[in-house]
Amino acid sequence: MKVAVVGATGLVGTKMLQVLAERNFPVTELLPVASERSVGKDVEFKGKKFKVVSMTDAIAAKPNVAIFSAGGGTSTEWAPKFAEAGITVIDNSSAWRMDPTKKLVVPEVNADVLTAEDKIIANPNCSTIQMVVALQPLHKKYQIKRVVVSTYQSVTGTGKKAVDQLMGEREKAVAGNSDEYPMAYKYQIDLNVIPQIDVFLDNGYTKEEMKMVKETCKIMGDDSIRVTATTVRIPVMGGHSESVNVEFANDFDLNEVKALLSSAPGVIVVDDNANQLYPMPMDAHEKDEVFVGRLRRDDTQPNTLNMWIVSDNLRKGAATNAVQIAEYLQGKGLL
Ligand code: A2P
Ligand code: 11C
Repeated sequence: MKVAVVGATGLVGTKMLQVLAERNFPVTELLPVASERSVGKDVEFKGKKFKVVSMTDAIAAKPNVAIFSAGGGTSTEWAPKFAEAGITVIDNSSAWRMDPTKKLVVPEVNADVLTAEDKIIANPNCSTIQMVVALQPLHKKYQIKRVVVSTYQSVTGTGKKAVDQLMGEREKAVAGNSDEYPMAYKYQIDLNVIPQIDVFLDNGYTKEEMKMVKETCKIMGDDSIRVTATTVRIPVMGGHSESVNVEFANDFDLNEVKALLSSAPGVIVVDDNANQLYPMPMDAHEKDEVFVGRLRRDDTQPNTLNMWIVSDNLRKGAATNAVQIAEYLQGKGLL
């Protein structure tokens, strides 16, 4: 497979290259792509150096698949040009997710919607991906009515500038070092919690919150699932965490819930109160799975479960999910 990675010099793009190598995706030719200012620079893949090429040169090289993580504007402008050239695009931006003509895919949940005709395939938002991986097996069995989710999201979701802000603030606090560092957020993030991810919309929710609401229904193929979200940035690096309260139409048995989740694809249950074992971003870091724990019945109303879901947002939340889509397409001969 000839593979283009668009945004190959960025935080997610770099992770894409790492995941493609680790999972041994059959790359016969790699085309790293970035903005004009990076053309000619080297990026590493499987211990070898590859030169960054321009968008136009990448299209001319006709890769089988192009995995995009270069922002919504770049995807809006360039994904159709790749698609017109017959190249399948897997796009990590929010540009195409809610377009009714495009599929929004989490392979564990809805890979079967994909066909050879899908030339632009959308990769969901990180906080949505990890939630639906854990919800899908429970929805199939008990039918979800309503989800109340609060997130605790890693600064890596914002990008390198936010990581630099957190580290800069920490150095300043510890060593009194007052060197300049960038501000990705309006406020200090170290020793703080910011209850705003992305911009505010007219309804009082943020864009990130509404992504969780809308994308969940589209991926799970069920508009009757009601989702309400509060998304929060915390000074953490390894992954996103979520406190999720789920109301089902049907009653459940807690042991059966644990068994269903334990055998669900891509899920690892870490739920052992006696030994104080539960999922944490530090442990999820650099892993491809979604970790679920703190499973308990919500006794305040019928058929309701509380759970805690953690995953590495740059991996399952972005790069791994995109590569899994490519693996599915390649495995089914759809590329
Ligand atoms: P570059 O490094 O040349 O700016 P991040 O999300 O970590 O900021 O990374 C964004 C990625 O998207 C980078 O690889 C960046 O390349 C790339 N990029 C940004 N704008 C464009 C563009 N107009 N065309 C192609 N790639 C772009
Ligand atoms: C965050 N979820 O953690 C965001 C990053 O729609 O792909 C990913 C935004 C997106 O800030």
